[in-house]
Amino acid sequence: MATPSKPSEDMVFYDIAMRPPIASTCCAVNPWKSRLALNFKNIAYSTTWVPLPDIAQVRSDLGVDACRNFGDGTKFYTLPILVDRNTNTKIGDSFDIAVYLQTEYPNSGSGNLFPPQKLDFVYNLDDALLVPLSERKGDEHDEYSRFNTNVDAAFTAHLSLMAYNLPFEPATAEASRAEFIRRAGVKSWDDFEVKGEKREKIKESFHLMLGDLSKLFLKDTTGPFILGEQASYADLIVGGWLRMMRVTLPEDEWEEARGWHGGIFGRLHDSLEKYAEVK
Ligand SMILES: N[C@@H](CCC(=O)N[C@@H](CS)C(=O)NCC(=O)O)C(=O)O
Repeated sequence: MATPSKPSEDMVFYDIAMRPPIASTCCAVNPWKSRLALNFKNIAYSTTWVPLPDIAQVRSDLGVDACRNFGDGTKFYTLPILVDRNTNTKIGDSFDIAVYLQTEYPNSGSGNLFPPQKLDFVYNLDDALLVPLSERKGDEHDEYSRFNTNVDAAFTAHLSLMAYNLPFEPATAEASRAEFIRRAGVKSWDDFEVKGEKREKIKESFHLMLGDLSKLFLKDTTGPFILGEQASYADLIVGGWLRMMRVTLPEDEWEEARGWHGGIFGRLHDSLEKYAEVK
């Protein structure tokens, strides 16, 4: 059976609205992974920007069930969602979106999102996470899926360096902050600000974690990606987090982190710029 190499109708991609100008403030990690994957595949799509408090409604209206739960078992409605009108498909998880794009459009854009490779990066997920990460069932692209989980855990454990500066959309900023305050069980938004010695400690741990992750990128030094010159979805997973860092870390800390470990992550971020257009 012939597989289409490129979709003919534009797809619709749902991401979280942030403060204008959106192209320089959008920073939701999982939507970023999908944007990078869509652009990698050279797919034509338009973005629908959803204010954070409206995600549950939009997701329900589309008939896409939640893929995450809060710690108490209630549904956690998230983005991204991708609607592909070419195949009448709706997908509500970034990893599933990448797998779908690869399966449905194998020859499109820059090629294979999932070239075989060993992705041996392990992060011990402690119970400090506010909201449990998604769990994947099934073993398709297992190595990448495990890597995604470990990378998400590793960065999420350091999210306190970034959360305070989230550039919320002005119209819904108060409601969005209130929701984060409720989830964290804190009293005010100021409780999210991490300063002084506590911040330095977390930065140190972040630096160490990134040092561990950087080893993967040192196996092949011919390029900025894990496989050298060939980008894969593993690079896009890390790239999604680098976008979040760029927007939400204080500028001097982002510059500092770009330079850590021989500048590996600064180089990776910049090399993924060709897939980072916000459409
Ligand atoms: N497993 C899902 C997780 C998606 C997810 O956690 N999305 C976050 C943004 S990165 C979200 O929509 N958060 C909404 C909220 O915090 O209310 C995926 O990979 O797509």
